[in-house]
Amino acid sequence: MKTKFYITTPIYYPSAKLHIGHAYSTVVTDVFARYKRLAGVPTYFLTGTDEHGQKIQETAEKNGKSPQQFVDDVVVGIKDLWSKMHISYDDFIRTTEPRHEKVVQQIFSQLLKQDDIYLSKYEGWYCTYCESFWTDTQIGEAKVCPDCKRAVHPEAEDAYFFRMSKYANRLVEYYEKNPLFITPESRKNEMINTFIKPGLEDLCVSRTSFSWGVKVKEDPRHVVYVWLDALTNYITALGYGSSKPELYEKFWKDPQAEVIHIVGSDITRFHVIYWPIFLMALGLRLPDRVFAHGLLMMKDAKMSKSKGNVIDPLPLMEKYGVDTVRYYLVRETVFGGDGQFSPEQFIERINTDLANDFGNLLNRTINMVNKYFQGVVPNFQGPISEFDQQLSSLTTQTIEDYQTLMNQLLITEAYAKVNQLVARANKYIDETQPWNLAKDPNKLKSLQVVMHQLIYTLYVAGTLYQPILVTTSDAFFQQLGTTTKPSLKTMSNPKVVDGLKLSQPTPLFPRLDPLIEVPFIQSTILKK
Ligand code: ME8
Repeated sequence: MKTKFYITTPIYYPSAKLHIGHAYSTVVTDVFARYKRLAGVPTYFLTGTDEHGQKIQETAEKNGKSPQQFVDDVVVGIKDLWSKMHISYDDFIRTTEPRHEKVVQQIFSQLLKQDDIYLSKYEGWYCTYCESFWTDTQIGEAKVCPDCKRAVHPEAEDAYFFRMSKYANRLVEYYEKNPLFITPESRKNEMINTFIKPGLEDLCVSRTSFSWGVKVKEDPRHVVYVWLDALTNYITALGYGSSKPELYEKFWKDPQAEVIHIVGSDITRFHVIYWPIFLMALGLRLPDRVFAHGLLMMKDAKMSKSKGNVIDPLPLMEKYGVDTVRYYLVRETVFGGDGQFSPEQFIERINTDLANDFGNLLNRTINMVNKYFQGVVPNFQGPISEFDQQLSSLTTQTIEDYQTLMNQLLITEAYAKVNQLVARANKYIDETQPWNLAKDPNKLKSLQVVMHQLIYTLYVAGTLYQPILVTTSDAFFQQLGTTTKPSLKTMSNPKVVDGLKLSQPTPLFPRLDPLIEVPFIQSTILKK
């Protein structure tokens, strides 16, 4: 296992308010970063905004603002959203910052000098929305963009191109040697079959039809085409090519750094084909993994501003608290598959997992320790009954499985394990019937063991939930009577809860009434 961890989200277009789909990528990335920090691994978490391009320029004009003023305003809202969602990023890169633009120019110059980039003419089909040129085969008979299905139009202009095909074999070799580079596997096959096998086409890396971008120093009529500009953020933010390259050396250049990009499936191609090829041309190491998660849909349609079916996370967080939204995002959709946002499922998920299972376990257990042991957790003595043994082994197993799964980015499976542990602990109460043990003075030791185990299981579950439940977790550990921040290390010793003095239980997640809450969530859907 590598000893350092660098994780990134896509840098989002600040063309409009972000929605729950963007929050999905960012929250999941945040949970991975928090998990690694909990495990004591030096971690760097980057997010940011992709601020250049024709679409931003046009949207700014429509809003009567200069592009810079426009993006400055939108970015305030984005940062505010991330702060409300408790996103623990270490840096927020904006592609209009000088630290980025300067290095993009340097990179372009180097690639031009190396003859990886050359001047030619582009005649092709252009999708303004996706800022992508497409070939005849890709647009098909319908002449629509294969990504967004909007109409494309013919366009021709002087442009610089990157010699992609030169690196195609090396790229496929890298895929073969690094089977986890593209996850899920299905996306890898799609990339190879759709883009690489038919022959990689050279990529247009400059435009002259708009001006809102990084100028090509050697030929200022051109601005750098967005993907070369955008993708390089992952290294410019670390100081690559600058006079302060320390972070770059620590979190990218060093082979001991694990580099992970979390992206949505809509931008897989750019991250697993163009980005590694740019890096090869620059003579730099490649990321370890690109995880392309699925997209959250609304019923049958992709969530998008233009369709007017967008869920805004803010009103949900204001009403139900940030942790419920974070939890829903992480737990509801299988990471890697497409998901569907549904108000009913949102309420159901919170009620079942958080209010009933986790919240109830906390409540029942604290009440019992208060009643039988004046709120003081009995010391660890090891399992007595078969039930004690089963819960104890499951707890140890869960700690191990959770870490293995999280290290593999299998976040859905990792949290399913934590849910199972909580469910098992609830069942353990029914099996051991502490209220009967309490009636018999000869069963005192058994009762002590049961209470200790329940509190310890809660402590473990609470620690593993901590990367998601960032605000309630303080209240949770306070109820358990501890103010020291748990870590994966301290958690592994059952004695960690010995003698804790518990507080009165207060529900962390009140049950929600679907008859009231579903219509409320429906009313928050952003209309066009
Ligand atoms: O593509 N479900 O920016 P973008 C899940 N600037 N995730 C979603 C989503 C949905 N419905 N909608 C958006 C760009 N996302 C480029 C990226 S990176 C060098 C440049 C998330 O604002 C998902 O991560 O269109 C997707 O890939 C990203 O937002 C697209 O954000």
